[in-house]
Amino acid sequence: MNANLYALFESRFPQDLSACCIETQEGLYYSWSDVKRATAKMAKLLASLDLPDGARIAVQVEKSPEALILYLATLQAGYVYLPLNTAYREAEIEYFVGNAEPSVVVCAPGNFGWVSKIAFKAGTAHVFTLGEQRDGSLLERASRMPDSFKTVARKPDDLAAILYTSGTTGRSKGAMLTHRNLASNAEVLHDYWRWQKGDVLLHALPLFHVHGLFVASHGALLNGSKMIFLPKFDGSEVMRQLKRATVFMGVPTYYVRLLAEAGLNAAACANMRLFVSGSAPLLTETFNEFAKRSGHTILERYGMSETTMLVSNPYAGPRVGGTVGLPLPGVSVRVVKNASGNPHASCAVNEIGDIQVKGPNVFKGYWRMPEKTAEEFTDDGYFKTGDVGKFDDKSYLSIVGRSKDLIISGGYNVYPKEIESFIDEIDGVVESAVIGVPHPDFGEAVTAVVVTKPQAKIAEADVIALLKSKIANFKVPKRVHFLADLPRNTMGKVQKNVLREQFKDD
Ligand code: MCA
Ligand code: AMP
Repeated sequence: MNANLYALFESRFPQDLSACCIETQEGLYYSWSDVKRATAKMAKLLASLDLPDGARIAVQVEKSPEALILYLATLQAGYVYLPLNTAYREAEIEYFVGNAEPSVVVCAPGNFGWVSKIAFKAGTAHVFTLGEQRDGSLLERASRMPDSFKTVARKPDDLAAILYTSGTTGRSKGAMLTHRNLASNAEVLHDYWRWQKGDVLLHALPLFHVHGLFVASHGALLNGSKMIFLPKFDGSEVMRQLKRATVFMGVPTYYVRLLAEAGLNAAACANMRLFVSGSAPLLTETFNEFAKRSGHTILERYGMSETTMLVSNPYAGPRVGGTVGLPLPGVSVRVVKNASGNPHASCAVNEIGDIQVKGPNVFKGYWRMPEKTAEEFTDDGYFKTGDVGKFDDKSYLSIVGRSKDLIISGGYNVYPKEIESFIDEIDGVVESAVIGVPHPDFGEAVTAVVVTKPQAKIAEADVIALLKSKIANFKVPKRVHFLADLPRNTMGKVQKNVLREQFKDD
């Protein structure tokens, strides 16, 4: 049997292919037949390029139905999809393209100049453009292709996608996800969240991360459900569309922003069946307030790029605020003592330890980093998530912290080490420490603490402006503080907890 994920999706397309698959904010209507034919045309174009087996197709484009179709076409043609955040700047793209060595790069028309320079330098053979308004060279070329294509056979362990997740050392690692990883998780979530006939997904997430690309889209694709595609999250637009949707997924910031909408009440959410939150901790006060206002209990779940979804609050059983729920069927989750000599010793109920996982959804390894991959797995095959948590007496998991130095801001991950290395390069800077502090909108905000040389005249605005020219905007510290020295423990390690406490209200 063909394990290609696209074949699974296609087997679940509705019988009536003239039904709506994607509707855009401007009211454009893509039937299942439109999506199928456009996917085939793009797959045919990719196949005509004579790419090597396992070729990576790197994509940095704004959200549009065509961007999703490009993902589906990459699957159908049997290649490996590599989505990139549209906020990434030259230095970031240069690293990803250099590391992944994609055969094809697709970028926004306005970025063709600098992206193609990077891509051709890295040996990429083809650079196409794809705009938000059905424009760009990719569609021009695809339009001339036939509109049927035989899905390429793939084995369960073949790669379907690579998702870069920033590394603790500052170097991003490409998580290699297979057709089996994605298909198993999509099917489990489809059943667990009880996708049903008539469901309509209001899709407001970006398409370059696990949450929007896999968790949300896969659910709708497997269910043959219509997606209302918003180009980005916009509270008032979501409110306007809620009456026409039944399922919504978002990061906690989306829920914080929806609570700021005066119209959020039970009547506005009367058509809704399910609100899902993930990617970052959902504050209990947001969970409670949302229930009070909307009449809906948000279903919180937990996952990673390396594993897709791991744990979820139940659909029918109690959804408990402050927890991420129960391990998904087929996924084995354990909390182990981090300080003990035996790394597999499980913690008792309510005892805090390291979260480790195993299952068909767990990735194949980091792209071209076998040592790093080996380090992140235990000798009995569990993946070390880097998250710290505890199980309660009803087996609900709570995440209480992270052993990895990671900040999650508005659902985007920021690794302090990467930002510190850019700040440390600034003339006159001695050293820096980047921390996350509580933020009412983004959950956590990136803050930098910088030590400068005595004569150096560097202001907060200089550091921010310089970083904005080099790295994705969401990684740029919202505040920069200056200290004469960074606090250190007796081992010489910077005490970030002290800094977090000192600057939590600034
Ligand atoms: C935008 N800005 C941010 C963020 N987003 N700053 C910090 N954190 C952010 N997340 C900054 C911009 O740089 C800009 O700064 C200013 O805010 C306004 O930008 P704009 O684009 O207008 O912001 P926005 O449209 O309001 O975006 C905020 C957002 C967006 C809607 C919360 O960040 C978002 O959609 N986040 C979702 C991320 C996501 O999909 N995560 C899933 C990862 P300036 O004004 O200075 O230029 S998947 C995952 O984690 C796992 C596996 C899982 O479990 O799902
Ligand atoms: P990513 O690098 O995008 O794969 O982010 C994965 C990380 O996001 C996890 O290791 C967790 O630290 C965090 N995460 C995802 N979902 C949740 C959640 N519901 N609650 C707390 N943290 C979460």
